[in-house]
Amino acid sequence: MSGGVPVRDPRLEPIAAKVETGERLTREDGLALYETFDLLGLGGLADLVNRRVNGDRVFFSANQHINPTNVCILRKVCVFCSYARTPKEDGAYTRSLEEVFAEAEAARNSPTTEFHIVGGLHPKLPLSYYTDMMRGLKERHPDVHIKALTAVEIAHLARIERTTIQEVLHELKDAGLTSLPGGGAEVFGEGVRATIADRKLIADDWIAVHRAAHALGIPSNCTLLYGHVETAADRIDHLTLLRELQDETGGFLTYIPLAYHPDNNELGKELDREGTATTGFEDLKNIAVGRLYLDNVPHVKTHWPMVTPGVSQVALSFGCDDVEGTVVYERVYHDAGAHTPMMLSYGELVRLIKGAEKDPVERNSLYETVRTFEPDDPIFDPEQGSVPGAPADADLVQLVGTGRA
Ligand code: V47
Ligand code: SF4
Repeated sequence: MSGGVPVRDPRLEPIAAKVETGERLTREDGLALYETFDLLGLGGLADLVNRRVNGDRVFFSANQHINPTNVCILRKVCVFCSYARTPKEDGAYTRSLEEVFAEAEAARNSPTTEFHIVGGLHPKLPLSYYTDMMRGLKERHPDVHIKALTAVEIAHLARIERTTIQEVLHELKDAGLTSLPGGGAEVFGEGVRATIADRKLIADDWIAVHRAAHALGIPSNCTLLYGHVETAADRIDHLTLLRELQDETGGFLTYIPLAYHPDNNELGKELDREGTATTGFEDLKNIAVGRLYLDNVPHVKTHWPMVTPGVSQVALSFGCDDVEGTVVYERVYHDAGAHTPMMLSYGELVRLIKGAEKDPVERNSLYETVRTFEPDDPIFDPEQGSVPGAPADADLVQLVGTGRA
C-alpha cells in the first residue's frame, strides 16, 4: 500500500514510497513502470500525483486542426506515416491561403480558441506562406491562439530559407504563433529512428528547436510515438531527454503519448500489424508513466482521436488531466486507420469529462481558464447536443464536410 494506493507488483513498492515523498524517479524506476503487469497500481500512483496538482480538474480546448499540405519530402523516410504524399502522387494536396482561411471559418460562430496546424515538409512552400497564413488567421480570428508547426517543419523551413531556427521562430512569433505542437519527436533512440524514420531530424536537433522556442518565450508540447518497434528502455531514454530539457527551460506545457496506427503505411505492413492498433492496456500505461516520470511537465494529454474517447475517459483516472479538443477534422491518424470520430462536439467533451466524475475546465493554448462549469450547471442538453454558447453538433457535422481535398 502507498498513500492508500494498493500495489500488487513488488517492483512498484519502492517507487510508491518515492511517489509519496515526491522523490524523482530513476531510469530503473521508469523501466519497472513500463514493465509492470500491475496497471491499477501504476494508474493509482499516477492518479495520486495528478490529484496533488489538479484535483478533479480536467482541461479541454475548443480547437480546430488544420493540415495545409500532405506533400512531404520525408514521404519515404517516415515509414510509419500514412498521411504524406510525394508532389505528384494520388491524393497529394496543398491548400491555397484562401482555402485555409475558408476552412478556418468553422471557428467563426463557435467558441474555438486554438488552431492546431501541422502538415508535411513541402519542398517549395516558403516561410512567407506560413507567416501570411498566421497573419491572415489572426486578422480574421484575433482571439484564437495558433499552435503550429512541429520541430521538423521549423528545421525544414530554416533549411530552405537558408536561415537559422531562431530567425524562423522569431518571424512566426511575430506573425502570431503562440506555441509549438509536440510532433516529430517519435522515439529519439538511434536504433529505433534508423528503423522508423531514418534521416529525420535527430534527437539533438529536435531538442535544439524546442530549446530555441522556449528561449524566445514560445512554449511547446512534447510527444512519444509508442506501440511499434521500441522497447521500454527506448521509451524511458526518450522521456529522460524530455525531462532534462524541461529542467533546463521549463518550456513544455504538455506531454502527449501518441499511439502508433499501422494501417496504410510501410511499417504496419512490415510488422504485419495492419488492423491492430495499440491496446487500451498500453494506452493507459503510457499516460500513467508519463505522469510519474515527467515530474516537471505540468500537463499530460490524452489524444482521443488515437485511443478512442472511451479510453481517454478512463485515462482521466490514470494521471491524465487534459483531453484533446474538438478537433473538427483530423487527417494524420484517420489515414492510418483510426476508426474514431473526426470530431467531438463541445458538449460531448464536457459530457465525457463529467462522466468520469471530473470537473471540466475549458482552456486556451496557454492553459488559461476560458470557462468552468458549476456542478449543477445545465451543461449538456442531449436533445440539443450542445452547451449554451457552443456550436450545435449539426453545425459542426457540416463543417467536417469542408475538409478533404
Ligand atoms: O510526429 C504520424 C504522428 C505526429 C502516425 O502538440 C502518427 O498537442 C500514429 O504533432 N500513427 C504529428 N501517429 C502530430 C502532432 C500532434 C498530435 C496531437 C497533439 C499534438 C499537440 C501534436 O503524428 C507525428 C507522428 O508522431 N503520426 N503518423 C501514425 N501512423
Ligand atoms: Fe512527413 Fe510528418 Fe509524415 Fe514524416 S510524419 S512523412 S515528416 S508528414
